[in-house]
Amino acid sequence: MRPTGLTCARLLAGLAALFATGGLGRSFAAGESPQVRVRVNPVDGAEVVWAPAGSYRMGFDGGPRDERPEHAVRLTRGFWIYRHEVSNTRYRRFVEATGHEAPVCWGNAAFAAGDQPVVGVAWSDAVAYARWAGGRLPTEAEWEYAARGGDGRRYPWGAELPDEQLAVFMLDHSLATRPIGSCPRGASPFGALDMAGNVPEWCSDWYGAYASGPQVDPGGPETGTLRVARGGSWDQAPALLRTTARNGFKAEGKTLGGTALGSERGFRPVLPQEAIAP
Ligand SMILES: [Ca+2]
Repeated sequence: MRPTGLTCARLLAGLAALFATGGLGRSFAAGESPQVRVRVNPVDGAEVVWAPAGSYRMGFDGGPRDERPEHAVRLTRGFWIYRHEVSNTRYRRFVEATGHEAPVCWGNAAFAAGDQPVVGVAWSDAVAYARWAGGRLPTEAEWEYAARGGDGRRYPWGAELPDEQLAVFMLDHSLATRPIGSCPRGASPFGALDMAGNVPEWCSDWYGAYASGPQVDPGGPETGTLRVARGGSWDQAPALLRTTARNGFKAEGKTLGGTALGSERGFRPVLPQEAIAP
């Protein structure tokens, strides 16, 4: 991977923001979860966890410009979100069932194992999978809520900086992703894994500036040129794994081994409450 000037600038800005804020907020034990409800999506057999309707503050006033301003968000409907990033094994079932184009990563042995997250998928590929599975991509607001809960966590597990037990990121200079769910201690408050690191995850929103003022079930800008991907990746620094860190990518971009850090997107769908039998 070759860092671009832009990426380096973002990385430095993120690190500066991290240290400029001083206090890191309330401290949580790693993996602490108030309640975790796990079910299985009958369509593809994937585990899903429940994120209840709720309110939180989205964004980070001490972060880069695109994370500002912090604003109140209310999500009026709970949702099921995949516990893991979609794996190659699961994506293969989708390809076999629908005839959908195979992902780029299957041509690269370092990313093609069944339990690794699928990468090298365009935004439209992720949308197609989510629909096939009975759901959709999360909005950016849903994704951030599922990653940090309602109590303002800097990382899914709390305020503690990432280590190899908490997230798959650049610490060990990995040359590829790791199997999904490799870091159970890094679970989000609702039990989702790898919300920080491993692969960035497509969201449904266009990438753009946040609206100011309180929002109810926001879905992002009306239009744009880039789509949001969240969570940072296996080759990125801790600042880019923060729950509020944002990135925008060309929707159809899916070049594996490209020139930008974190350029390989994966995804995890969400399902409506009624998709899972009580
Ligand atoms: Ca991830």
